[in-house]
Amino acid sequence: MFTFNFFADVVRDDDPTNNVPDSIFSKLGMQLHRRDKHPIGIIKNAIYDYFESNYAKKFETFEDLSPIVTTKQVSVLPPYSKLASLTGKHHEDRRVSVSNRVFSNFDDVLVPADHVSRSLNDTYYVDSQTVLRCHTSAHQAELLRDGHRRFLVTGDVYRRDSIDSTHYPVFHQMEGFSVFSPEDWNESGKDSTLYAAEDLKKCLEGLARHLFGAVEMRWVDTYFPFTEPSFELEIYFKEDWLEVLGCGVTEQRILKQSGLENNVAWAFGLGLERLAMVLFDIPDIRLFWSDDERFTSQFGKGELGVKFKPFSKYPPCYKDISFWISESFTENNFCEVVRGIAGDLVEEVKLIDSFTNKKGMTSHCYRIVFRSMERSLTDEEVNDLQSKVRDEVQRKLNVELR
Ligand code: FA5
Ligand code: MG
Repeated sequence: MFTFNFFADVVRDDDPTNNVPDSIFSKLGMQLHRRDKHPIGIIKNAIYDYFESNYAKKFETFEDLSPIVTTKQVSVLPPYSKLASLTGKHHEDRRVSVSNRVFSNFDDVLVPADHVSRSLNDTYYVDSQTVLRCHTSAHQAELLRDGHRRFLVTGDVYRRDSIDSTHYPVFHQMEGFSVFSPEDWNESGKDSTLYAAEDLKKCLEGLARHLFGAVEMRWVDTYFPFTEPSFELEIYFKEDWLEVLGCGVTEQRILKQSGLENNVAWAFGLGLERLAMVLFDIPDIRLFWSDDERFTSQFGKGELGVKFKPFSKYPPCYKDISFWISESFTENNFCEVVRGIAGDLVEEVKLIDSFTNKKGMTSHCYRIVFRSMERSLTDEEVNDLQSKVRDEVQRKLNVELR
């Protein structure tokens, strides 16, 4: 496939900031959302259908924007030759409609300079000013500047994150954005923010009903730098509340950047894996990356009524590891080490004990659950993985094994 070779130049950059492992780079360009028979593609198409049939004012769709974006405010950047050439090449290869655009993951959507999401701990950096987008919101400001007013952006996004059945370092989001004019809310007699917030919730509740029929859901107030008020929608799934999207009324400063100070807008970011898990009853997020025919053959283009039939559950294997952490230790770094060694054979990493001794040293004990979705793992194999984890954790994370 073109992907790995194509992006390999980027990975091999000798930039000290680069924290993108090969396992992540190999996912660039896979574009699961553009495969009509893949659950992620099926759910994307179903969402498109909802917007087609419910909105007379059409939403434009973008699904091939480069995932390599800048951290910066685009308007104050000098010509960003490196990235431009990168994205230019990418677009040429993939024949996309949008060329030579530079998207900003943070500044343009008002993410503060000290926000955790900017850290090397949370985000994959290609170099100090270039990241793998951690959300599709990276495209909002630029599309607005280009004159788009109502759009859906679907793409792969990348995050250093914890390991469990609903989190994966590469996943897919769909961003929705809709700008309103005074005539829209004046007619309703409501204040513009309230009007947009109500319209947004109505739109997303309708979408949930379109996808799932009757389903238990709830709104939770939250915070995003780029919206106010902000909400998350949770759906009851497998005896727990699962967060499926974030959304809100767009901060006025973002609209102002595009001369829209007299308008109001809403925006949302859907987690497509999470929605697909609910729709198809898929129990583990790793399955989306499986080539196993027992998984892939269960889904067909446009088929929304399918419930995933697990192909027998293989036994889990639990291994604990304890160490004294150093000041620089973070759980995301630990998870990345485990993932680097075990790949998709790791199902979960969980902190099960933590204490600080009299000398002020802190110990963590993590339980690692190893399980393949495709076969039984042997004892030797798991012991080997665990011993590699022990070596690597010591070598890379500056911790002292207990
Ligand atoms: C965002 O990414 C915001 N950009 C969403 C947004 C857009 C808010 C526009 C307001 C306006 P958040 O970090 O909560 O928000 O992620 C959005 C969704 O992505 C989550 O609700 C979840 O469904 C999904 N998600 C987040 N992290 C992961 C992960 N590691 N694996 C799989 N899905 C994830
Ligand atoms: Mg969230």
